[in-house]
Amino acid sequence: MEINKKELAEKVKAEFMHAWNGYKKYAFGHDEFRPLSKTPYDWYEESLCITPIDAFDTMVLMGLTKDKNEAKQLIFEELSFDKNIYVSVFEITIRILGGLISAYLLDGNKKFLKLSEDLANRLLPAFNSKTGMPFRFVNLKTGAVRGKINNPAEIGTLLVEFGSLSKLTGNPVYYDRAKKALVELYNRRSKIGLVGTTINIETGKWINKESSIGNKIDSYYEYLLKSYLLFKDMDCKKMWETSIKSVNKYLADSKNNGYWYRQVDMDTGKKISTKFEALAAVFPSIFALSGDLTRAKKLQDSCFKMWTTFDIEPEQIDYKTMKIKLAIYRLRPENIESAYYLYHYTKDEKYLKMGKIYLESIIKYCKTEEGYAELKSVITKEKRDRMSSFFLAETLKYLYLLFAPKNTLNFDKIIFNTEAHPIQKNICK
Ligand code: DMJ
Repeated sequence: MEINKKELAEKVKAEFMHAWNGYKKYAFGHDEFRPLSKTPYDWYEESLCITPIDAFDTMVLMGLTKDKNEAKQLIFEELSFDKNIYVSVFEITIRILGGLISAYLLDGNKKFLKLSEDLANRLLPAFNSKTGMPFRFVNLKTGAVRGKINNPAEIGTLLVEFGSLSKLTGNPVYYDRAKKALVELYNRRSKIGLVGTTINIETGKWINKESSIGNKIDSYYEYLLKSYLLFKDMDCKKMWETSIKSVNKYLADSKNNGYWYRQVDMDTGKKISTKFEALAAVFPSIFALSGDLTRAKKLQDSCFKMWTTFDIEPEQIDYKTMKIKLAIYRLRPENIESAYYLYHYTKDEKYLKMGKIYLESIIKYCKTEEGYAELKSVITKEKRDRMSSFFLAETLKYLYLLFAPKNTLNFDKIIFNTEAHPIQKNICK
């Protein structure tokens, strides 16, 4: 397979423009663009401009100055957080707070920082629980909260954004609240060092004790490592090292057909199932970032198999039988993200080839007349009327960076938040 990096980078950029133009034409100012019905979609009663904020730094990195400026104007003119809506603390943090902070760092306009501060102040009441772990939803206007049953990913994927805001504003409250939440969660790990899937943040009691590296848990581990690397926070280093040791001991599963991670009971380590999720494909990138390249490479080979067995990646498989458990493809980035990290660390052309295969299948099966659509099923390839903002924030960004010239972004000087928003390490001197 021939790899022409320059051509591929240009191709990704053109596909980004295809998706962004669809958004601009049919959904400008709204949260998302629905690519089949060609209609706008808002997550809540009012728009929070999720797609333009999430996509902003991708446009900066791709050098799309005109579109970047249009998005910026829209954000400054339209965006207000003074809205009587209950929002997801996790989603709004990783997409909007992370997006605004990275926009500020790349663009320099202080209005981005002001918006970040305003948003974070409105999210802070979420941490007013008995344990300090956040409620799932908070009302941006009133500070009222909802959702005491939360999960490790939504509790533990806040410190990169909140911590960065503390570094940028000099106000420690953001760092302190998000870190307390992380520590409180970590402190409730089981005797064998694992966390479960859901927990009551008022009582601190686990509700569902299934442990995995997938849905509802994945980015908790990611942020233990990234918070250590970004802030040089030694508590996070210790929490990361202790946690990942248990994960590798109890969840890793070497089979004839590859290296996988299973589901176990958090107290006993007893096997529950052999499901592997598209979300767990972020782990090769996490292992690579932590210095464990051997494990990263092995797991990425399995993730590649998960994608190529079905021509495009299903949401869940049973790796024991290699049968699909959940057939949707949500335009997710994780498998691509890991190929990008592995290429960065190894310079092995194999990862460029992987990226090319991923790109070609996304174009082949998900491209629509004026955007990109999720798949209802990777078997029938029937499309679904949704183009999540992370397709522009992450999937296309990682594809672009995989092929783009080296000077597009200095990888070693940044940490990507879980939504692919790069945060410069030097804000944390
Ligand atoms: C994104 O919002 C983030 O990457 C998150 O950590 C997981 N889900 C989506 C992408 O799949």
